[in-house]
Amino acid sequence: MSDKVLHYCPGCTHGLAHRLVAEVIDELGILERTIGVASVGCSVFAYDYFRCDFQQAAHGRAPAVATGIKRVHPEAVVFTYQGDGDLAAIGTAEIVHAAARGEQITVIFINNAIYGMTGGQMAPTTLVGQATTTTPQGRAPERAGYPVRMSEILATLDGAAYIARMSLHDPLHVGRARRAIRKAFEVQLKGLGFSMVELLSSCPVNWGLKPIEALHWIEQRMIPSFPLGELKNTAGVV
Ligand SMILES: Cc1ncc(C[n+]2csc(CCOP(=O)(O)OP(=O)(O)O)c2C)c(N)n1
Ligand code: SF4
Repeated sequence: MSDKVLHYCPGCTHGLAHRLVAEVIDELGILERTIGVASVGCSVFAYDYFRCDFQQAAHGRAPAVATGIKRVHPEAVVFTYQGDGDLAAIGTAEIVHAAARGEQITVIFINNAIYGMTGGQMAPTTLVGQATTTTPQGRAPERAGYPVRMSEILATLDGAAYIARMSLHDPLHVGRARRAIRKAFEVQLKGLGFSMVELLSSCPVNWGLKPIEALHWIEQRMIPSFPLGELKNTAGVV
């Protein structure tokens, strides 16, 4: 990672997720051939922090941009870094079809159950009952539908080789998240298909919680709706 000070709010786990990805890139010795694709959202400035090449994609289009880069540069290691508003709302079609095509890319999917950058609107991942600026009384399924579990959806697709959901709420789970990120990159390095790691992350500012409370909220509220684990590992990477 670069020395630049992160712009994220105190207690936001975007920075932690960046660090894990950067450590895995270093560990695998692939920095010189890695190309990241940043989405729109709070992580829009991700390219300021990673020392590999980076491309910015319009909202939701990161998997399509990554597809093009990987096909032109098959020797490159290509990953996207996307929030839930980006991946599970505006870019739903792109992510589904990239996985269905079995694109040899790795996706880091930050699920913080809300649109962070634009003021805390309901996202597809917002929990039933969760208050957001567009659901001030709490998300009511009869009006706003139910949370979308992207990892479960993508795991049904034959092109998806590795799909895991991990959490960043405590050191034990951070370690597991790191291992999953490494596996996802290894799947790409071995040319085994599409890989994605979803990371349950905090947004203390838009949740209206202090940083420590936000970590407890991930554990107590998000994990029951978004169960952790490897949803698919056809690549057999251990
Ligand atoms: C096509 C398009 N629609 C909407 C927006 C406005 N917009 C920018 S960032 C953002 C929210 C992103 O939220 P999320 O992906 O959940 O990431 P977070 O900020 O929580 O990290 C939105 C709606 C946009 N820039 N482009
Ligand atoms: S608004 Fe939320 S997701 Fe965005 S930087 Fe702040 S805490 Fe993180």
